[in-house]
Amino acid sequence: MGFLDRLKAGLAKTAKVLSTDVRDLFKREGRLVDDEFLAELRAALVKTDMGPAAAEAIVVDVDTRLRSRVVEPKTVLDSIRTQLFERLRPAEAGLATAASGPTVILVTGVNGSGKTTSIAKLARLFTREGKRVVLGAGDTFRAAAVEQLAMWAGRVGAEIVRGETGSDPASVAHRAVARALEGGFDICIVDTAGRLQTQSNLMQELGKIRRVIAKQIPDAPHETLLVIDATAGQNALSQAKGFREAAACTGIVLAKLDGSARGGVIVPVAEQFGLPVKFVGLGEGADDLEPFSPDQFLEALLSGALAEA
Ligand SMILES: Nc1nc2c(ncn2[C@@H]2O[C@H](COP(=O)(O)OP(=O)(O)O)[C@@H](O)[C@H]2O)c(=O)[nH]1
Ligand SMILES: [Mg+2]
Repeated sequence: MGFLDRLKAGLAKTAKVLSTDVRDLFKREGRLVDDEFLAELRAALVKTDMGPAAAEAIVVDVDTRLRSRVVEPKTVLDSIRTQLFERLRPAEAGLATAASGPTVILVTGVNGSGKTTSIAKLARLFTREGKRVVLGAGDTFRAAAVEQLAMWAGRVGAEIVRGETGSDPASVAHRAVARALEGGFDICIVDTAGRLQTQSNLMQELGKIRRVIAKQIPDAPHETLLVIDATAGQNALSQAKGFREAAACTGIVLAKLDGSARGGVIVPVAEQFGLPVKFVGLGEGADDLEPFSPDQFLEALLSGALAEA
Protein backbone atom coordinates (compact mmCIF):
# COMPACT_ATOMS: atom_id res chain seq x y z
CA MET A 1 0.00 0.00 0.00
CA GLY A 2 1.22 3.47 -0.83
CA PHE A 3 1.55 6.33 1.58
CA LEU A 4 -1.82 7.91 0.85
CA ASP A 5 -3.72 4.63 0.90
CA ARG A 6 -2.30 3.77 4.30
CA LEU A 7 -3.29 7.17 5.58
CA LYS A 8 -6.78 6.74 4.12
CA ALA A 9 -7.15 3.33 5.73
CA GLY A 10 -5.96 4.73 9.05
CA LEU A 11 -8.30 7.69 8.93
CA ALA A 12 -11.24 5.72 7.55
CA LYS A 13 -13.31 5.91 10.74
CA THR A 14 -12.94 9.67 11.11
CA ALA A 15 -13.48 10.27 7.40
CA LYS A 16 -16.63 8.16 7.41
CA VAL A 17 -18.21 9.99 10.33
CA LEU A 18 -17.42 13.37 8.82
CA SER A 19 -18.64 12.46 5.35
CA THR A 20 -21.90 10.96 6.64
CA ASP A 21 -22.59 13.99 8.81
CA VAL A 22 -21.85 16.47 6.04
CA ARG A 23 -24.05 14.54 3.63
CA ASP A 24 -26.85 14.51 6.22
CA LEU A 25 -26.81 18.31 6.16
CA PHE A 26 -28.01 18.15 2.58
CA LYS A 27 -30.75 15.57 3.00
CA ARG A 28 -33.44 18.19 2.65
CA GLU A 29 -33.42 19.48 -0.88
CA GLY A 30 -32.94 23.18 -1.49
CA ARG A 31 -31.72 23.78 2.04
CA LEU A 32 -30.34 27.25 2.70
CA VAL A 33 -27.34 28.16 4.80
CA ASP A 34 -29.08 29.50 7.90
CA ASP A 35 -28.53 29.34 11.65
CA GLU A 36 -29.87 25.80 11.88
CA PHE A 37 -27.64 24.62 9.04
CA LEU A 38 -24.59 26.23 10.64
CA ALA A 39 -25.36 24.71 14.05
CA GLU A 40 -25.56 21.24 12.52
CA LEU A 41 -22.35 21.83 10.60
CA ARG A 42 -20.60 22.92 13.81
CA ALA A 43 -21.80 19.77 15.62
CA ALA A 44 -20.53 17.53 12.84
CA LEU A 45 -17.12 19.18 12.89
CA VAL A 46 -16.76 19.09 16.67
CA LYS A 47 -17.47 15.34 16.59
CA THR A 48 -14.13 14.76 14.87
CA ASP A 49 -12.33 16.39 17.83
CA MET A 50 -10.86 19.12 15.65
CA GLY A 51 -11.63 21.52 18.50
CA PRO A 52 -14.01 24.47 18.87
CA ALA A 53 -11.66 27.04 17.32
CA ALA A 54 -11.20 25.16 14.04
CA ALA A 55 -14.90 24.26 13.87
CA GLU A 56 -15.85 27.89 14.47
CA ALA A 57 -13.48 29.12 11.75
CA ILE A 58 -15.15 26.83 9.23
CA VAL A 59 -18.64 27.84 10.35
CA VAL A 60 -17.74 31.54 10.12
CA ASP A 61 -16.26 31.04 6.66
CA VAL A 62 -19.39 29.27 5.38
CA ASP A 63 -21.61 31.84 7.09
CA THR A 64 -19.74 34.84 5.68
CA ARG A 65 -19.53 33.62 2.12
CA LEU A 66 -22.69 31.58 1.73
CA ARG A 67 -25.45 32.70 4.09
CA SER A 68 -28.98 32.42 2.69
CA ARG A 69 -27.75 30.57 -0.35
CA VAL A 70 -28.30 27.01 -1.44
CA VAL A 71 -24.88 25.34 -1.43
CA GLU A 72 -23.41 22.10 -2.64
CA PRO A 73 -21.71 19.66 -0.25
CA LYS A 74 -18.51 20.24 -2.20
CA THR A 75 -18.50 23.93 -1.28
CA VAL A 76 -18.66 23.07 2.41
CA LEU A 77 -15.98 20.40 2.06
CA ASP A 78 -13.73 22.89 0.29
CA SER A 79 -14.13 25.30 3.17
CA ILE A 80 -13.20 22.55 5.63
CA ARG A 81 -10.11 21.74 3.61
CA THR A 82 -8.95 25.34 3.27
CA GLN A 83 -9.52 26.26 6.89
CA LEU A 84 -7.84 23.12 8.26
CA PHE A 85 -4.92 23.43 5.89
CA GLU A 86 -4.16 26.91 7.19
CA ARG A 87 -4.20 25.56 10.72
CA LEU A 88 -2.14 22.45 10.07
CA ARG A 89 0.48 23.92 7.76
CA PRO A 90 2.66 25.43 10.51
CA ALA A 91 2.83 21.99 12.16
CA GLU A 92 4.70 20.39 9.28
CA ALA A 93 8.41 19.89 9.82
CA GLY A 94 11.00 17.28 8.96
CA LEU A 95 13.08 15.43 11.50
CA ALA A 96 16.14 17.29 12.76
CA THR A 97 19.34 15.38 12.14
CA ALA A 98 22.97 15.70 13.21
CA ALA A 99 25.27 17.58 10.83
CA SER A 100 27.71 14.72 11.29
CA GLY A 101 27.83 11.62 13.44
CA PRO A 102 24.82 9.89 14.96
CA THR A 103 21.44 11.56 15.25
CA VAL A 104 20.01 10.94 18.72
CA ILE A 105 16.26 10.78 19.27
CA LEU A 106 14.80 10.63 22.75
CA VAL A 107 11.24 9.34 23.04
CA THR A 108 8.86 10.14 25.87
CA GLY A 109 5.19 10.12 26.83
CA VAL A 110 2.70 8.58 29.23
CA ASN A 111 2.28 4.84 29.76
CA GLY A 112 0.86 2.95 26.82
CA SER A 113 0.82 5.93 24.45
CA GLY A 114 2.77 3.96 21.83
CA LYS A 115 6.41 4.92 22.52
CA THR A 116 8.07 1.54 22.05
CA THR A 117 6.01 0.66 18.98
CA SER A 118 6.71 4.07 17.44
CA ILE A 119 10.43 3.59 18.06
CA ALA A 120 10.28 0.28 16.21
CA LYS A 121 8.48 1.95 13.31
CA LEU A 122 10.97 4.83 13.22
CA ALA A 123 13.84 2.37 13.26
CA ARG A 124 12.23 0.57 10.34
CA LEU A 125 11.96 3.83 8.34
CA PHE A 126 15.68 4.38 8.88
CA THR A 127 16.89 0.83 8.23
CA ARG A 128 14.82 0.88 5.02
CA GLU A 129 16.90 3.88 3.94
CA GLY A 130 20.03 1.84 4.60
CA LYS A 131 20.84 3.64 7.85
CA ARG A 132 22.28 1.80 10.83
CA VAL A 133 20.22 2.12 13.98
CA VAL A 134 20.92 1.39 17.63
CA LEU A 135 18.12 1.44 20.20
CA GLY A 136 18.57 2.20 23.90
CA ALA A 137 16.16 0.25 26.10
CA GLY A 138 15.74 3.07 28.60
CA ASP A 139 12.47 1.73 30.00
CA THR A 140 14.24 -0.18 32.75
CA PHE A 141 11.12 -0.11 34.87
CA ARG A 142 9.66 -3.37 33.56
CA ALA A 143 11.55 -6.38 32.21
CA ALA A 144 8.80 -6.88 29.63
CA ALA A 145 9.50 -3.44 28.18
CA VAL A 146 13.09 -4.39 27.37
CA GLU A 147 11.98 -7.69 25.84
CA GLN A 148 9.38 -5.87 23.72
CA LEU A 149 12.01 -3.49 22.35
CA ALA A 150 14.47 -6.37 21.79
CA MET A 151 11.84 -8.26 19.80
CA TRP A 152 11.26 -5.20 17.61
CA ALA A 153 14.98 -4.56 17.20
CA GLY A 154 15.35 -8.05 15.77
CA ARG A 155 12.44 -7.55 13.39
CA VAL A 156 13.47 -4.17 12.03
CA GLY A 157 17.19 -4.85 11.87
CA ALA A 158 18.42 -2.58 14.65
CA GLU A 159 20.92 -3.20 17.42
CA ILE A 160 19.83 -2.83 21.03
CA VAL A 161 21.61 -1.69 24.18
CA ARG A 162 19.92 -2.81 27.36
CA GLY A 163 20.35 -2.51 31.11
CA GLU A 164 19.26 -4.50 34.11
CA THR A 165 15.66 -4.07 35.22
CA GLY A 166 15.60 -1.27 37.74
CA SER A 167 18.91 0.19 36.58
CA ASP A 168 19.39 3.89 35.86
CA PRO A 169 17.87 4.76 32.47
CA ALA A 170 20.47 7.53 32.09
CA SER A 171 23.21 4.91 32.14
CA VAL A 172 21.44 2.92 29.41
CA ALA A 173 21.13 6.12 27.37
CA HIS A 174 24.82 6.78 27.94
CA ARG A 175 25.81 3.32 26.72
CA ALA A 176 23.48 3.50 23.72
CA VAL A 177 25.00 6.79 22.58
CA ALA A 178 28.51 5.47 23.24
CA ARG A 179 27.72 2.44 21.10
CA ALA A 180 26.36 4.69 18.33
CA LEU A 181 29.56 6.76 18.38
CA GLU A 182 32.05 3.91 18.54
CA GLY A 183 30.12 1.73 16.05
CA GLY A 184 29.58 4.54 13.53
CA PHE A 185 25.78 4.24 13.68
CA ASP A 186 23.59 6.80 11.90
CA ILE A 187 20.73 6.83 14.39
CA CYS A 188 20.34 6.21 18.11
CA ILE A 189 16.81 6.11 19.52
CA VAL A 190 16.34 6.02 23.28
CA ASP A 191 13.17 4.55 24.79
CA THR A 192 11.93 5.68 28.21
CA ALA A 193 9.44 4.45 30.79
CA GLY A 194 6.01 6.03 30.66
CA ARG A 195 5.51 8.98 32.96
CA LEU A 196 3.00 11.67 33.73
CA GLN A 197 3.83 15.28 33.11
CA THR A 198 2.94 15.89 36.76
CA GLN A 199 5.53 13.45 38.21
CA SER A 200 8.32 15.91 38.82
CA ASN A 201 10.86 13.28 39.93
CA LEU A 202 10.37 11.39 36.66
CA MET A 203 10.52 14.61 34.69
CA GLN A 204 13.83 15.36 36.39
CA GLU A 205 15.02 11.88 35.44
CA LEU A 206 14.29 12.79 31.84
CA GLY A 207 16.43 15.89 32.31
CA LYS A 208 19.27 13.70 33.56
CA ILE A 209 18.96 11.44 30.51
CA ARG A 210 19.21 14.52 28.29
CA ARG A 211 22.29 15.81 30.09
CA VAL A 212 24.05 12.45 29.85
CA ILE A 213 23.36 12.38 26.11
CA ALA A 214 24.49 15.99 25.61
CA LYS A 215 27.76 15.29 27.40
CA GLN A 216 28.69 12.86 24.64
CA ILE A 217 27.23 14.78 21.69
CA PRO A 218 26.79 18.49 22.50
CA ASP A 219 23.78 19.20 20.26
CA ALA A 220 22.01 15.93 21.14
CA PRO A 221 19.32 14.80 21.61
CA HIS A 222 18.53 16.22 18.18
CA GLU A 223 14.89 15.42 18.70
CA THR A 224 12.85 14.75 21.81
CA LEU A 225 9.64 13.23 20.53
CA LEU A 226 6.47 13.15 22.58
CA VAL A 227 4.27 10.19 21.68
CA ILE A 228 0.58 10.94 22.14
CA ASP A 229 -2.31 8.50 21.87
CA ALA A 230 -4.82 9.95 19.40
CA THR A 231 -7.66 8.15 21.15
CA ALA A 232 -6.94 10.01 24.41
CA GLY A 233 -9.08 13.01 23.40
CA GLN A 234 -8.77 15.96 25.76
CA ASN A 235 -6.14 14.09 27.76
CA ALA A 236 -3.90 14.16 24.73
CA LEU A 237 -4.06 17.92 24.81
CA SER A 238 -3.15 18.27 28.46
CA GLN A 239 -0.27 15.81 27.97
CA ALA A 240 1.13 17.83 25.11
CA LYS A 241 0.99 20.94 27.24
CA GLY A 242 2.62 19.38 30.31
CA PHE A 243 5.41 17.62 28.43
CA ARG A 244 6.17 20.62 26.31
CA GLU A 245 6.81 22.63 29.43
CA ALA A 246 8.58 19.94 31.47
CA ALA A 247 10.49 17.86 28.95
CA ALA A 248 11.71 20.23 26.21
CA CYS A 249 9.98 18.20 23.52
CA THR A 250 10.72 19.15 19.92
CA GLY A 251 7.99 17.26 18.13
CA ILE A 252 4.98 15.01 18.39
CA VAL A 253 4.26 11.51 17.17
CA LEU A 254 0.49 11.08 17.11
CA ALA A 255 0.03 7.32 17.53
CA LYS A 256 -3.15 5.25 17.10
CA LEU A 257 -4.74 7.61 14.62
CA ASP A 258 -6.18 4.46 13.00
CA GLY A 259 -8.11 3.35 16.07
CA SER A 260 -9.97 6.60 16.36
CA ALA A 261 -13.08 8.13 14.85
CA ARG A 262 -11.75 11.41 16.21
CA GLY A 263 -8.65 11.87 14.10
CA GLY A 264 -9.43 15.57 13.95
CA VAL A 265 -7.62 15.82 17.30
CA ILE A 266 -4.47 16.41 15.29
CA VAL A 267 -5.73 19.95 14.65
CA PRO A 268 -5.73 21.20 18.27
CA VAL A 269 -2.63 19.13 19.05
CA ALA A 270 -0.79 20.81 16.20
CA GLU A 271 -2.21 24.23 16.91
CA GLN A 272 -2.09 24.75 20.62
CA PHE A 273 1.44 23.80 21.46
CA GLY A 274 3.54 25.18 18.68
CA LEU A 275 5.11 21.73 18.38
CA PRO A 276 5.36 20.19 14.94
CA VAL A 277 3.65 16.85 14.36
CA LYS A 278 6.50 14.83 12.88
CA PHE A 279 4.82 11.45 12.40
CA VAL A 280 1.46 9.77 12.66
CA GLY A 281 0.97 6.16 13.77
CA LEU A 282 -1.55 4.19 11.74
CA GLY A 283 -1.47 0.68 13.16
CA GLU A 284 0.41 -1.86 15.25
CA GLY A 285 2.83 -3.05 12.56
CA ALA A 286 6.37 -1.88 11.88
CA ASP A 287 5.34 -0.16 8.64
CA ASP A 288 2.43 1.75 10.14
CA LEU A 289 4.10 5.13 10.58
CA GLU A 290 4.03 8.05 8.17
CA PRO A 291 5.65 11.46 8.23
CA PHE A 292 2.89 14.00 8.80
CA SER A 293 1.83 16.05 5.80
CA PRO A 294 -1.17 18.40 6.13
CA ASP A 295 -1.94 18.04 2.44
CA GLN A 296 -2.03 14.26 2.52
CA PHE A 297 -3.86 14.25 5.83
CA LEU A 298 -6.67 16.40 4.45
CA GLU A 299 -6.75 14.42 1.23
CA ALA A 300 -7.22 11.23 3.26
CA LEU A 301 -9.83 12.84 5.50
CA LEU A 302 -11.93 14.43 2.76
CA SER A 303 -11.41 12.56 -0.50
CA GLY A 304 -14.11 9.98 0.25
CA ALA A 305 -16.66 12.68 1.00
CA LEU A 306 -15.62 14.73 -2.03
CA ALA A 307 -15.97 11.71 -4.31
CA GLU A 308 -19.56 11.27 -3.15
CA ALA A 309 -20.40 14.96 -3.19
N1 LIG B 1 -3.87 0.66 16.47
C1 LIG B 1 -2.68 1.13 16.88
N2 LIG B 1 -2.11 0.62 17.98
C2 LIG B 1 -0.91 1.10 18.37
C3 LIG B 1 -0.25 2.13 17.64
N3 LIG B 1 0.92 2.41 18.29
C4 LIG B 1 0.97 1.58 19.36
N4 LIG B 1 -0.12 0.79 19.43
C5 LIG B 1 -0.47 -0.22 20.45
O1 LIG B 1 -0.59 0.42 21.72
C6 LIG B 1 -0.14 -0.44 22.75
C7 LIG B 1 0.91 0.26 23.58
O2 LIG B 1 2.04 0.50 22.77
P1 LIG B 1 3.53 0.62 23.33
O3 LIG B 1 4.40 0.98 22.19
O4 LIG B 1 3.90 -0.58 24.13
O5 LIG B 1 3.34 1.86 24.31
P2 LIG B 1 4.37 2.50 25.36
O6 LIG B 1 3.95 2.04 26.71
O7 LIG B 1 4.20 3.97 25.21
O8 LIG B 1 5.75 2.05 24.98
C8 LIG B 1 0.37 -1.69 22.06
O9 LIG B 1 -0.62 -2.68 22.11
C9 LIG B 1 0.62 -1.24 20.63
O10 LIG B 1 0.51 -2.29 19.70
C10 LIG B 1 -0.90 2.67 16.46
O11 LIG B 1 -0.41 3.57 15.77
N5 LIG B 1 -2.10 2.12 16.13
MG1 LIG C 1 7.19 1.12 26.10
